[in-house]
Amino acid sequence: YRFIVTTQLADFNKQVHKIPQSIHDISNGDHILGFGVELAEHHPGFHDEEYKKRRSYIGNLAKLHKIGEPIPHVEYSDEEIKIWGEILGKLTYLHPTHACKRYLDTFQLFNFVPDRLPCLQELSEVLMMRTGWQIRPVAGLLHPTDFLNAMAFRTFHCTQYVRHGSQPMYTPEPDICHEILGHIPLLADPEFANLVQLIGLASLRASKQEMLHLTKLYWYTVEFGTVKERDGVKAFGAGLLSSFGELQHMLSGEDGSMPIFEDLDPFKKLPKMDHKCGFQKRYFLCENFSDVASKLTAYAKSL
Ligand code: TIH
Ligand code: FE2
Repeated sequence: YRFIVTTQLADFNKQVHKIPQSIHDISNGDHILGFGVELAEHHPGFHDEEYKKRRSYIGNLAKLHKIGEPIPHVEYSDEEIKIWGEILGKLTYLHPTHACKRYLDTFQLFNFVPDRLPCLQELSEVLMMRTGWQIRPVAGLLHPTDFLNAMAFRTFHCTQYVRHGSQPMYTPEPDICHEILGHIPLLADPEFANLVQLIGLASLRASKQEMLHLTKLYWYTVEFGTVKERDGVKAFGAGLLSSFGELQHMLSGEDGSMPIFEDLDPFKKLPKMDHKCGFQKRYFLCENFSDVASKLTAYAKSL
């Protein structure tokens, strides 16, 4: 898996990076990293041929999508809807004590129910009305340059396939449950939506090294950020909010390894990202969204 990602990155970096002028200059299908059709050995669907076929079918639909057209509709199976319902049920039990207030507020807007997996098109329309963001479907983990650049144009790439049913409480790659329950609610919050765009704007002209740093900043805020609230540490990162297992780990270290919390300083070297070894060992703790935004702005200005 490491080898595949490294060679794919090397190929991509050889090409001259042209600064995109609009979302039309960014491809959603040319640079998908890792977890290809064959998946990786530690992926829970690695031995499941049916699962891989289904995941590729849904991924290929995404590749056909053109900006401005409605997102292709996926008819989810009863089994996929059951996985969604189970995740939703478990998370709604944990969110009141583990999720930040702003997430709990925006979550209310969507009326998610266990027996219907929402379609990305209707969610994209809600975001467009609230904050001017749109969703674009994608076949898998997109190269960070394309992924971050698209955020400059208020576009969030979302996978459409459902995680493997054997491990619903944690998946090593994004899936539609992660996108919907992790990212979508907070993208309807104007202050948060602007903060995400900030990272995207900073990425447009970033050097290779700055791009890696911005990817880490994205990772430790939008994916795994935590915030201080009156009654303790709460999650705002989507990787936390969509994973029952990781949310529990964040507060109780129930798997036997208590995580570390650190203040976020965008000017300091950030730890390597780990897509592979399960839960994060370290989370960055922020005061509030405006604090994150001003820190990111200061860093972006220095580029
Ligand atoms: N681990 C998350 C989940 O189980 O929902 C998904 C991911 C977040 C970030 C990378 S993969
Ligand atoms: Fe994500």
